[in-house]
Amino acid sequence: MLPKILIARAIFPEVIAKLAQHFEVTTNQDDVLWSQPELIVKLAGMQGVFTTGGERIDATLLAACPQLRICANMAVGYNNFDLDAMSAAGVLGTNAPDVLTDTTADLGFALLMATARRMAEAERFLRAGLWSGWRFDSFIGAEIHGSTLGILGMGRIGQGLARRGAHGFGMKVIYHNRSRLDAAIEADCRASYVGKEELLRSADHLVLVLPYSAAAHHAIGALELAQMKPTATLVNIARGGIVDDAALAQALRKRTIAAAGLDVFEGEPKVHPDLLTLPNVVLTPHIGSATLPTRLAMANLAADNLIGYLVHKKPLTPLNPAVLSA
Ligand code: 8YV
Repeated sequence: MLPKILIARAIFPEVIAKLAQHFEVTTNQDDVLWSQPELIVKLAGMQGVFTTGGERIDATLLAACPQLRICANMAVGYNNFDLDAMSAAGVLGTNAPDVLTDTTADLGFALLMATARRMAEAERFLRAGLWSGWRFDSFIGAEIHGSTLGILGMGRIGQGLARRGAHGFGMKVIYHNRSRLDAAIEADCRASYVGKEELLRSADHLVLVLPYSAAAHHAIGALELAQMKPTATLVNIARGGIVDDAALAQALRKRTIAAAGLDVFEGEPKVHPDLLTLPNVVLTPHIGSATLPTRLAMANLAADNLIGYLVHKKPLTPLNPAVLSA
């Protein structure tokens, strides 16, 4: 009998077809957003689950699903997993790193540029029929080339942003990270390590790319925003909750920073209502990895992790590999 797996959200048919060669697959092609109790019911008898980042896998779910052996996330971030609880229950977690690095760095840079150059605001103005002609001072934005790019969280995506900024736009790149990078990587990214305060004080454009954890909750709040330049822009492509969105809305309204570009939100898909009313914020609906080749690669990697573990006992990108030897 084939092992049973659940794919928790709608996904590419070709990835379902690949999984169906190895498993009895239950799908959710209607893309119903199940609550955790509903997910638990769906997981009865399943050994694997294909998750997409929004499904909370914690002690409650694991206790209710004792036959579950692997949760494969189609996302590099895995803050939906309680990894300690999964390890304690002997359940493997896998994520989808690397395949989305450049695509997400591209979006981060696009958001930085749209924010600095007020592109969304200018487009809304034009579409509203308000454009009566060129003016010397309309939609004056911030310089990008030659400015200082600050990066908080210097993993693979942060390094991709640094390369784009330094090599493509002649930006001075500074970063802060839990640990300093090797000199060779710093040289390749043309990036200098600074303390968090200096990062906040010196960046013209600050991009957040750190993973979400309890310690990173509101890493950018009122105090941090107050340390930034009044001309600075802030971009969050990491996770909602890293920025205190209410404090950010206030800083944007009072113009203690100039503008923000947000791809992720606290409590998304809800967006803080104040952010929706402000002109100086560019809002995108969590599309960092949204290109066809990248989303396909992410889905295939999640599928290959399920096949790798349940069929060959060799997952590709395990998060808690101690489970393998237990
Ligand atoms: C995913 C992401 O599309 O990989 C991640 O961590 O943030 C995105 O690329 C998203 O998490 C899916 O929920």
